[in-house]
Amino acid sequence: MRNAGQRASPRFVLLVLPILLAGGAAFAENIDPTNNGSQYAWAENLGWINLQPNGPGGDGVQVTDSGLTGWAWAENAGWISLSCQNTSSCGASAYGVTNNGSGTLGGYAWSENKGWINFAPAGAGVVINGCTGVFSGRAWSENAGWITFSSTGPSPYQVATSWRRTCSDNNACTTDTCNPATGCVFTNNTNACNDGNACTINDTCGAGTCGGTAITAPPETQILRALTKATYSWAAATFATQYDVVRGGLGAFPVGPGGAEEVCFDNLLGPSLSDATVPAAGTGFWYLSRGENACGIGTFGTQGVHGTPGAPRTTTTCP
Ligand SMILES: [Ca+2]
Ligand SMILES: [Ca+2]
Ligand SMILES: [Ca+2]
Repeated sequence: MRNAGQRASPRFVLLVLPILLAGGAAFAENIDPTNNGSQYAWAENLGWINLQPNGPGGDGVQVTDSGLTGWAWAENAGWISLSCQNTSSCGASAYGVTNNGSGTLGGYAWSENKGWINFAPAGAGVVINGCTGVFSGRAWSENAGWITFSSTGPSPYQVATSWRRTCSDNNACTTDTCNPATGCVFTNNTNACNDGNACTINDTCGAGTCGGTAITAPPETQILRALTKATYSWAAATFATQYDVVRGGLGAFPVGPGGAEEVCFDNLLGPSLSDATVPAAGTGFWYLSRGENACGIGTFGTQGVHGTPGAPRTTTTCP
């Protein structure tokens, strides 16, 4: 914006601002983030309105998801308040310019010399592009006429903010982006995800939802072998991520109910166990293994009764 310095007298601004802000809340402005003069609106009966009158970081206009706060300056109308929060006066007169969260503005600003400025008049209105921060459209003041926030005409101008709308659908299976022409875009992805179901694995996004391959608790482990007198192994059980082994004394058979002479080797990472403990002379140990995973705990199998399955082997020795 050319001649910006001449439009609003910096000296006058600095003298007036502290008086206006006395007793009120101060807000940090977020207008003209790239410092290219994107801070002027044009009022047909007032001339330029500066939304960053005190320079970067000053007490200009701040855009948030819910509305605008702070001050604009019109050389021919003085200060314009964007919100009653500026002077902590909302109890007496609640007003302010609102943001619907995606950049459509509404509500009113107050000019001490020109009265109310309507940001959503019939047939017009002011919108911030939530993907670029650029204002467009018009507000209406009974006493100042139309106020235009951007123009691509022969002398282009615009107001811009660093505020951006939040594009989120709270779905990890879509990638959220902001398209200046169309707004938020949510595109299905194929990322790894978590469907919250412990009985599915390899959870992956597809068609915008998260799912995995169904699993069960591991089946009974099979083929327990003593490789040496102190090393045991068994066949890996389907879906098992870890194993438990219970050791007991042959004299205390059958398995369970738990505790007593039984010993737990808990959460073994593979299908094998080393146990150097030697049973007392004339006695022996039994070993039982089972698989575990996040979906459930496998069984220790059933007691054999003359070659046919009997009651399940249960013991509380291993968690
Ligand atoms: Ca998403
Ligand atoms: Ca899962
Ligand atoms: Ca365990």
